[in-house]
Amino acid sequence: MTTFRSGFVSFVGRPNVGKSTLTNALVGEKVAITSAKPQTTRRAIRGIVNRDSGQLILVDTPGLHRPRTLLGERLNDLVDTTLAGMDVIGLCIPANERLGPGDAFINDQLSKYRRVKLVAIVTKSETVSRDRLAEQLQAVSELRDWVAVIPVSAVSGEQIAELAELFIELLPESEALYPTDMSTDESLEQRICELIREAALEGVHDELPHSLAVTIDEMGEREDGSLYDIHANVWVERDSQKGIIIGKGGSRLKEVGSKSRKEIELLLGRKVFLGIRVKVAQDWQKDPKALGRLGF
Ligand SMILES: Nc1nc2c(ncn2[C@@H]2O[C@H](COP(=O)(O)OP(=O)(O)OP(=O)(O)O)[C@@H](O)[C@H]2O)c(=O)[nH]1
Ligand SMILES: [Mg+2]
Repeated sequence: MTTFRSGFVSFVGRPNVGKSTLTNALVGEKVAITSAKPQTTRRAIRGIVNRDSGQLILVDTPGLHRPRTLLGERLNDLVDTTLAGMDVIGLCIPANERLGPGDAFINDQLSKYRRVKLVAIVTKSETVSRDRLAEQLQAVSELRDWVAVIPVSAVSGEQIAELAELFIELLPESEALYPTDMSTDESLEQRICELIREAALEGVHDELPHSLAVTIDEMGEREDGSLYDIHANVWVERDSQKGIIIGKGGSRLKEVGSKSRKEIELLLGRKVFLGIRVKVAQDWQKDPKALGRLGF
């Protein structure tokens, strides 16, 4: 009989290195939103990977960075509490950027988790030449004595299956910790909010990505059973940002609505009516009360 293993693996790294994209590639389903903007992920999102040999519970975390706001501080604290309970931590470092002080800082932090097995993952491997990849693997190997160093590409799928098997080998023998037909423990409401935030992130710049938050007032099946109704709010921090999100004659908001509605319909497997209102919560990233209301 083969042994079954189950446990927790967390991805850490600087913002934008591909942690959430890798989580989705391993799960085989979009459980975490991704974007080209740094600091897209704001919660520890659990994605569940089920294989014959075991069950991996992946904990995707917000990118680690020097906090500039109360939100930033809370995100770093959240990562810290998350990591202590892991079986394995995967430090993600992109193949296409030289190792920098940000990576070294996070690597140093990992030394305090003495019980946890540490793996280095070189992400976005398809973006560089073989030679450059070998150089990066060498540089990363020198950071510490890793259990393993592995290059992957979530975009081409290279080494994704191998990474899953590697993680499973590092887990304790255990029965599955979650039902084996589950792909995430995020609630439907959370996933819908995130899909709307992902659509809203596209095409906005500067500080606006960080100013966005999404909540839902009401959701449920319409009485005649024809549609699933969702009434959502997109929050910004200032009146001036409201105009940007809404766009000329409401054009941007319309795009955000139709793009996220398509994703939500895929998730729910049915037709959706999506109403979105844009509201201002003055400087919510710095306001403890507002952070609480927005779910942080
Ligand atoms: N070419 C390439 N791009 C990738 C790969 N993985 C992720 N990306 C891109 O990198 C960007 C960041 O990806 P995310 O998965 O959102 O990064 P993250 O580390 O979760 O970022 P935060 O949540 O902000 O910390 C997105 O534009 C992705 O499409 C990859 O394997 N190859
Ligand atoms: Mg992310």
